[in-house]
Amino acid sequence: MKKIITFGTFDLFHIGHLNILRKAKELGEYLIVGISSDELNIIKGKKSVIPLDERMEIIKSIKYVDEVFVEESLELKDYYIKKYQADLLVMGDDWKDKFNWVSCPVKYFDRTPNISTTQIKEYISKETLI
Ligand code: C2G
Repeated sequence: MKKIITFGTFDLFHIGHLNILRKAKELGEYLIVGISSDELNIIKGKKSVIPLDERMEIIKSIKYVDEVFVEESLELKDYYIKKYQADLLVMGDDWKDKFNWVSCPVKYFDRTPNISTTQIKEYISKETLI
């Protein structure tokens, strides 16, 4: 069984998130998703709107996803890859070549254009000002 692993914050879930989960699952039989803890997001310079436990619940309910866990650190990628016996790491190309050091092959997919959590936040904040 080919196991795929991917990581993300998945805050304010949108079509870009769904596309990469679907594309990741197409490369194997079992998809594992590491979801960034709120503490890790602060380190990444992000503050998520949706709390971790709800982001976990949402991702776990996506039909392409077989298993979720909490990602505590960007540096622990190889530990998670070995722990979950992943055969392939999938990431969006905003992380291009950032994880080539891991012990399994890595596939970087083009991001879905014209959508991001930051964009949604900006849109909402602008809309509420009118
Ligand atoms: N993504 C995408 N297209 C978009 C937006 C996001 O393909 N329009 C992809 C990102 O490239 C990433 C995944 O969706 O692979 C999750 O995106 P984020 O929630 O922004 O994840 P990020 O905070 O970048 O966390 O260990 C790596 C980090 O946890 C990744």
